[in-house]
Amino acid sequence: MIVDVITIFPEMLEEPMSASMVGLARERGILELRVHDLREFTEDRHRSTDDYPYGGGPGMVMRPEPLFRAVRAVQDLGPGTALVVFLTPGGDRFTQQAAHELSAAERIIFVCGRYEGFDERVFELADLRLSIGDYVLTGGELPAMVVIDAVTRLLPGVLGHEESTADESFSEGLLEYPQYTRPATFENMSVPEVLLSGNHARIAEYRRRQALVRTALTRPDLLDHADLSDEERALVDDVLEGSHDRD
Ligand code: 9WO
Repeated sequence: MIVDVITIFPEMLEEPMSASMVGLARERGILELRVHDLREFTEDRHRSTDDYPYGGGPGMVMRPEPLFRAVRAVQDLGPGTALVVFLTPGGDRFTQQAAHELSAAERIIFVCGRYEGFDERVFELADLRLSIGDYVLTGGELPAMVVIDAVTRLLPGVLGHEESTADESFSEGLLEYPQYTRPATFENMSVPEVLLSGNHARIAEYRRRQALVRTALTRPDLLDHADLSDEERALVDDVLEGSHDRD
């Protein structure tokens, strides 16, 4: 996968996108990341990327010309055609499902905003507008990195245990079950006996049950789309009615 990022702060991506799994994916050639300074696409001597808003109002607005030049130039870099994604609080909510869909793309161009926002006309370039949550940040760079992280870990060969991405939070539409490792007892808190039993069927049942209870307690909205058996639906209903505790 080739990911291009257009930003006025390219330095923001250097360290985070070189560390850990994303860095490893780049070293392995699974991900190619190209970061572009929007100022390289300005033509005035001040290299300005923003201007005052028509109609007045606070702050500055991102000018359309540099953004159009940048997206077109980066698109022309190839190979192939990239999906153009703008990061904005007003975008579609980014979910694990969206991460899986984006992981199938050959190329993605992320456009990061600053100031008070984009000139509305630049959205003519957008295939997708994504929000990582209902809050306003100082820029689109952190959301872009969140999306790149979530997508990259789904690329074949990145995590090394493909099954782990299928078994984790949100992948089956549920929150993740509790995880434990050594020691078996720590400060008088012991690992559930079933996890030490070696009985894989019992362990799988325990984990599914825990995921259902956790989801019912914390994110019942996720259950609207979950594929539950009658018995699992009864368990969830008990939790939602408050007649079932966490364990
Ligand atoms: C700011 C804004 C505020 C209220 C409603 C819609 C809005 N859109 C934007 C916007 O696009 N702002 C630009 C990008 C410029 C200012 C910093 N930007 C930004 C993106 N702040 N927060 C985000 C963001 C992106 C994705 N998910 C959550 C927040």
